[in-house]
Amino acid sequence: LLLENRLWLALEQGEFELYLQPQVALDDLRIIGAEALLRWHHPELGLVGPDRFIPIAEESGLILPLGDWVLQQAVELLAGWRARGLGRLRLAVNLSARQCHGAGPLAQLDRLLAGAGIDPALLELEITESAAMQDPERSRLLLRELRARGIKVAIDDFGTGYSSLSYLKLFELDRIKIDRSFVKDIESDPNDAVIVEATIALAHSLGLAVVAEGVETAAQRDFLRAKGCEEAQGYLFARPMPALAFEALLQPLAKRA
Ligand code: G
Ligand code: G
Ligand code: NA
Ligand code: MN
Repeated sequence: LLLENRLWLALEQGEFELYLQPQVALDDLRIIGAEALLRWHHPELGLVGPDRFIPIAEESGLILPLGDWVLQQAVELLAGWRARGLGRLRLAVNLSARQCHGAGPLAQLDRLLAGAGIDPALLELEITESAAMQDPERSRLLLRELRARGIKVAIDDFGTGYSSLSYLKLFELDRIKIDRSFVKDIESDPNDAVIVEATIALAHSLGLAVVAEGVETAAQRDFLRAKGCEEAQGYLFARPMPALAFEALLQPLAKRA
């Protein structure tokens, strides 16, 4: 309860920050965008990761105003990149289960996108299989509404749910994110290698793009590229970082362009 109360205060006092982890195209390793990952600057504990507070925020309902804040920050980042000519970068944002219930984030998104002058296709919402399956029909409608607005939709942690294939049938998607638990042992576990290869092929057959997460080694990168995976994210390329650091990575690109 203490942490819960502290979290509401944290939102009020501006202690949250969106870190950005670059996503790269595997053919030439250029940065094509980023995933936004929430961090909490706790006055005493220092930097606190989302695994510590997202579950509490979900439980308490704080996730709704916090999720709205995250979306607002994301749209502001995209608008800033556009204004500064940093290229057509995509920004992926995580949605939690609770945000997929009720009215969802549609009203907030409509409000934000109306004023921002950005291409909605540069905003991608990531929803995990488990979040989507808490209320499959509502999630299906939400994803449809998002895509009707031109917003991209990715299924996160693909392969870790109970019936991953049924999500592909149920939901209209743009991209799947191969979970890092499959990527981790690509080199040593022949089963994981086969699963990843088949997942990429399946996604492409369905007209979906693929991003692999948790790429930590050059061998994993090369395997994924050889199997036709177009994008990746992971410590090999970059860790999640403050927006300013991410933008600094882009500067050389902007100058060359
Ligand atoms: O940043 P880190 O790699 O520690 O993220 C851990 C988990 O927290 C990830 O699975 C991610 O989906 C989740 N997460 C990070 N940022 C957000 C956010 O803004 N909203 C929600 N709902 N989940 C987030
Ligand atoms: O939403 P999701 O759980 O997929 O969020 C990504 C999480 O994975 C974040 O906690 C992020 O910090 C973490 N992450 C990103 N890249 C890597 C990586 O290369 N290796 C590992 N172990 N974790 C990573
Ligand atoms: Na994610
Ligand atoms: Mn994931």
